[in-house]
Amino acid sequence: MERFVDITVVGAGFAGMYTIHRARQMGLSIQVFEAGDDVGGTWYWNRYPGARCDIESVEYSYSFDDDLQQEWEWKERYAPQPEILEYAQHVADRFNLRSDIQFSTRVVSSHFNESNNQWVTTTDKGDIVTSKFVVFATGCLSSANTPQFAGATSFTGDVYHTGQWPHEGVDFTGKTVGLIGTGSSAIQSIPIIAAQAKHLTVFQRTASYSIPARNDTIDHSYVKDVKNNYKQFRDANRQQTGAFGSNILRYDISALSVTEEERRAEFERRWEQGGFAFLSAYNDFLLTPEANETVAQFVREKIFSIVKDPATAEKLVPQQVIGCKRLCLDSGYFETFNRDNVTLVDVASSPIERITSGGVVAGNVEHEVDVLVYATGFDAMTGSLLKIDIRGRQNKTLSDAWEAGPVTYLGLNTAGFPNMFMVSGPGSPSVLTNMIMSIEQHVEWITDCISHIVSSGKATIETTEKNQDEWVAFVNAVADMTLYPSCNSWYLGANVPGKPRVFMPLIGFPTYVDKCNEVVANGYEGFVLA
Ligand code: N01
Repeated sequence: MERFVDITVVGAGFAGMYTIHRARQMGLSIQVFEAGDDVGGTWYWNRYPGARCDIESVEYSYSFDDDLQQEWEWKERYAPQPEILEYAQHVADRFNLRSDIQFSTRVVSSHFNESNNQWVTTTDKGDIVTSKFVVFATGCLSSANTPQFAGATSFTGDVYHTGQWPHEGVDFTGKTVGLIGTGSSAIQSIPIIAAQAKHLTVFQRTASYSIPARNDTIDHSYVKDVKNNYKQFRDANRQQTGAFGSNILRYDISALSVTEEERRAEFERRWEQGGFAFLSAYNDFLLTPEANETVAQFVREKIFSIVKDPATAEKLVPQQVIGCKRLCLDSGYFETFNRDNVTLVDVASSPIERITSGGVVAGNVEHEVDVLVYATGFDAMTGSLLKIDIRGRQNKTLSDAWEAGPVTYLGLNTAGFPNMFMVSGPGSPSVLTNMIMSIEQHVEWITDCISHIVSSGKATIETTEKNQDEWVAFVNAVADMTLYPSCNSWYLGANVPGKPRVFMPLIGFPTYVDKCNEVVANGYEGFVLA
C-alpha cells in the first residue's frame, strides 16, 4: 500500500484507538499500524495467568464519551486482562475504529523528509505511507526485556515471557517450572502457576513489596454512585498526583507526626482494605527515609507473619525504600511460598550464571526445570520507540538524539523531529498515573495541536534543544526531591544493562496538565512553529 494521510499512528492500544476517534472528529485522515492482530496494546500482549489492572475498573477506562462510560459494566473491582481486552474491543466496535487500523503489521521506519516536511513510514508488509504528522502510540511497557543469559538458546523446554504470552494459554499441569523475576507480572502469575504446576522455582534478584489487592466482584451500589457523578469523579481523579484515587482517604500530615500506635492502626486498616490506598495514609512516605521506613517495616513484619519458613521469609523481605520501585498488589503472593511445591532461589547473592538444556544454573547449583517463564519486565518507555528506525532532520536517528537518555519537551516531542509526537513519552507523568487519563490528555493535546497547525497553515512544529534540556532537568529535579531515584528501578532504566540512567516519568499529573495548557495558551511556547 502506498498512500498519503494527515497522520500516521504507530500502535492500536488505548492511545492509538483514541487518536483515531479524535482525528475523525477533526476531519483529519489517519492510518494506524498495529503489530498485533487486534486492538488493546499492552492488554493484547500481557495474557499471563493472573494479569489484572491494579487501578480500579471504574477509573481505568476512557472518560471521553459519557454514553460509553455509562453503558459499560465492569464485573470486578480490578479488571482482569480478558475483561480489559473485551472493553478495548467493545470501544473499537462501538466507534468503528478498526477500519483505520492495519493489523499484523509492524512499522519498520519513519523518516522525515526536509524537502517537503513529510514523514515517510514503512512497514514489514511493504507499506509506504506519507503523512504530515506521525504519532507514536507505542506504549511505555511494550518492549519485552529478556536478559541474555549464557546458554539460553540451548534450553530444550518451552520458554515464555509474561509480556508476550501465547493466546491459547499455557497448561502447567505436571510441569516443573522456573520463573525469573519478582515484579508485578511475576507476583500476579506466581500463585496461579504454583497451583497448577508440579513444582515452581522462583528466581528472585530483588524482593518486592506487595500489598493485598483484595480484589472482589464489583460493588454495584458504588458503581451506581460513580456513574451518577462520573464527570465530577473523573475531574477529582485528574486533581490527584497519579490521576486516580480521589476516593482514597489521605491525611495531609507526616507519618512521623502521629504516635506509633496510631500509625500502625492506620496501616492495619489500609492493609485490610487493600490496594494503593496503603501508601496514601500520610504525605511523606516518598519524601523522607524515616517516614518511608515506618511503612516499609510494617510490610516486612506482615511478610514474616505470612511466610512460615523463616529462611524463605528472610529472602522475601525487601530492604529498599517502599514505593521507589512500583508497588505491587497481589492475591496470595507471599502465601504461595508456604506451598510444598514452591522454592525460592535468591539470585542477588548468586546471579544466574547460565541456562542449560534442562535448567538454570545459579551459585553453582543447577535447578532443573522443563518450562522457563521470563517475568523480567520491559525496556520501559523508550524500548519500543528505539526499535523503530526513526529519523528526523539531517537524517539523525532518534537513537542518536537519545544516546545519553531520552530528551523530550513535555514528553511530547524531541528537537529535530518536527511534527512527530509521542503519547505518554518519557518526560510526561505516564507510568506514574492512571495511564488512560494520561493517554486521553496527551491525545487531546496532540490532536488539538495538529488541528491548529493545519488550520493556521503552518508547515511544522518542533521544540528546541534548549527547551527539552531544561525540561529533562526539571523532570529529574522533581524526582530528586523524592525517594524515587534511590533504587534500581525501570523508571530510571536501571533494569536494562547499558541503558542510560535518567529518571523518565514526571511526578505530578495536575501541574503537568496545567503546564501543557499554559504552553498552548501562550501560543505553543517552547515550540517553534514554522
Ligand atoms: O517487570 P519488572 P514486570 N536476573 O521490571 C527481574 C506494570 N504492570 O513485568 O528488580 C534476574 O517490574 C527484576 O529484578 P530486579 C507495572 O508498572 C502492571 O513485573 O531488576 N532477575 C524484577 O524482579 C510494573 O512495574 C501490572 O532486580 C532479573 C523482574 O525481573 C511494570 O508493568 C501488572 C533479571 C522484572 O520486574 C513492569 O512489571 C504487571 C536478571 N538478569 C505489570 N532481569 C498491574 O497493573 C530482570 N529481572 C497489576
